[in-house]
Amino acid sequence: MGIKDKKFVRVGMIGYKFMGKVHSNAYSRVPFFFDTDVVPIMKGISGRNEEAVKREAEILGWETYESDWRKLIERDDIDLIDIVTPNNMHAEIAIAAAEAGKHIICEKPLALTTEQAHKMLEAVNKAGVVHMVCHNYRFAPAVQYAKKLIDSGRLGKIYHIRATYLQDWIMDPNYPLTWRLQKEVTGSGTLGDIGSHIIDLARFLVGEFNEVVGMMDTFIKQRPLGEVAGDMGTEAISSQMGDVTVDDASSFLARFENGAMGVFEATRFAGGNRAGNRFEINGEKGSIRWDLENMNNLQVYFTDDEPGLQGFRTINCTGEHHPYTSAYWPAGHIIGYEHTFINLMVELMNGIATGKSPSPNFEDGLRNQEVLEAIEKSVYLKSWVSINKID
Ligand code: SOE
Repeated sequence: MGIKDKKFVRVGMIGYKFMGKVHSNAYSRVPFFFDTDVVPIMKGISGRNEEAVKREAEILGWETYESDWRKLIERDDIDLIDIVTPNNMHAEIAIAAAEAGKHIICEKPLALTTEQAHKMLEAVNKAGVVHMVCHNYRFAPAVQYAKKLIDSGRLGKIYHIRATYLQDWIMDPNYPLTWRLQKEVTGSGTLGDIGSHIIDLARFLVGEFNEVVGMMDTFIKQRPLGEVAGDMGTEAISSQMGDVTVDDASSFLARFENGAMGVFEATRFAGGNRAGNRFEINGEKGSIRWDLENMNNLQVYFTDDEPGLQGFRTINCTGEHHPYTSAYWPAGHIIGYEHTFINLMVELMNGIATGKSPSPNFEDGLRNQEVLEAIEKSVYLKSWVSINKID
């Protein structure tokens, strides 16, 4: 498509740290690699600290900046609001953006509670805007290919999913009490932050959750107070201590509506694991395995393989037969973490072109939140809890 036939969507991003950087890169790369009908323009960002937001606008490539997010939402030259703030800001910003008629993309988890997530979904539906929640791992080509295999029946009936998201970045007891460790700002700890990703992958690949039972713990109960420069920085600036009010580790079992069984673990105390986002799915005709730290590969096993050759084999999902990858490099020339966000933004641009919210959208965010809430309830009750679906 020629440039003169393209439509432009002017983006206003609220927040600019780790996720802000990843999203900025994605917007700038979409037109470089993909011929979408709608093209993002990096119009403006906002952040409370004027000096810092000005500097980041320059570094990340945004045209303008604001020190009040409301101003960004009010502006006529903004069509899409991107929310990359701490979780306690998501609902207020998303509802205000929807009321102002802006399309919205929001970082995960969508909200602090199902009640908030439900209000956000109502607001976007009422406004008729396009919405999306940022579960980026769905957009790894190998994960998309796994979805194709499952949907085409290649694995047959699904029996099991076992999935982990293992990290170790807060194992040092001197790591400060950042926002991700405070319930009122983040909602929950490992559960919402990284458990929500594996819940999303399970919903994407296996189907809807039916019931769950969980276990959670907080190993380090107090940490030094103080802000740190980066989102996941390690510098404590105070010797005073504060309470950690979220989980350091969560595990849960699940039963899916289609009868599949799930075993899940999300922790920030799995020493040596930096981003151990992995799953294995076993079906009646085969199995698949994926590991973020080797994200271009999908391991597959089929029961109808020649008996002497049976076993897992590794497929490098970078060729013309694999989703998204032909837009990048020739087969075998691997892509990385940041490309999952570029692929996600391509879907958002296509969604804005057609007026249809791509998945995962706010409805997926709400479904995810229902699972998170059921797990927390089951930990409290020490029993299985059915997912309470809100319509
Ligand atoms: C921190 O645990 C974090 O940055 C999460 O917030 C992201 O969602 C995850 O993808 C990587 O780790």
